[in-house]
Amino acid sequence: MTISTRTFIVVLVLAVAPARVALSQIPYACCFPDDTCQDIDSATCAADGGIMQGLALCGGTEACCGSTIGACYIADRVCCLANGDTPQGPGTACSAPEACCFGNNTCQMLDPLCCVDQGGTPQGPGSTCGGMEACCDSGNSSCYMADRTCCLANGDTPNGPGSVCTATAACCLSGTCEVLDPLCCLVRGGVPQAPGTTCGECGSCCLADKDCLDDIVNGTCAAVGGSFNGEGSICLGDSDGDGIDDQCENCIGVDDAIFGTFVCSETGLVCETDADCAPGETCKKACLGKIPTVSEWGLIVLSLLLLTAGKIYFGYHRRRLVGA
Ligand SMILES: [Ca+2]
Ligand SMILES: [Ca+2]
Repeated sequence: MTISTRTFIVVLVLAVAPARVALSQIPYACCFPDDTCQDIDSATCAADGGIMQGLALCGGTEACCGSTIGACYIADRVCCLANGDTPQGPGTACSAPEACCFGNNTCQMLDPLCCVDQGGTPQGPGSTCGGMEACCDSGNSSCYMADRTCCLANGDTPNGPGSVCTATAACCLSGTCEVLDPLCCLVRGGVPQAPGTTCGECGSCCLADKDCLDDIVNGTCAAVGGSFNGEGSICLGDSDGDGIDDQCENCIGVDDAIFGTFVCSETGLVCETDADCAPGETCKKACLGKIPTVSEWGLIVLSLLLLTAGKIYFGYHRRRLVGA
């Protein structure tokens, strides 16, 4: 080491030493346990129970969001950062917690600033979380679980406390069929079919007891032993007042209890099921109302008698006139 080098080191040490003393005496940010800050020297800071924040100066009081608890508290900006939390900017203040919806449709009551800080969407002052329930998408009618408040915020339809999305099933919607969650089928004004039902033709179905049901898939109608009335068909009402819908009538205009029956398609013999008919035949509904009743037979016989009597009478008189 040369003399000139040693001299330089000595000079450097003599120059830095007073500077280090001076640094410890210059006021810098000191954070206290209550998250307040004072620009003071390190000795005073330590004596007052604070912690120096390096060469920073106090930043001013503002809202600070806790990175772990999502809560909002007031702190000096420097102290907020020292806690590992997120300062919200000059002039910000904490507000009452409100509903905060996240991308996964869960909800937490959070300060609105801290809600945004955590990637959520605050729902406005006074809003509250509603609890998880089934939510029907207004676009494609799919069902997803969401907090009630978040479901509504999405513009979708919540299905009530305790509701859950279930397996999809066929849904009859005014003659058309879509596979939907049963709850979302109802939201659309449709009629959900039994779980697992696949789509087919939607229409009215006459049950064995002749009750008429609207919006039934043909497969379901057949499965319960009903008679499907065709795609888009609807129950028509009971025009003859015999308690049977016009779609399910054997005899429109007269009482089915008296005139309705079933006959084999070929032989015309009365039957109850296809098994009662010959192979290849079906047991189809028929109406015996077209057969004249006893009183109608009486009228026919009387008419024939009158006609015969008239013919005899006029025939006799014509012969007399001819003979005269
Ligand atoms: Ca009727
Ligand atoms: Ca009838």
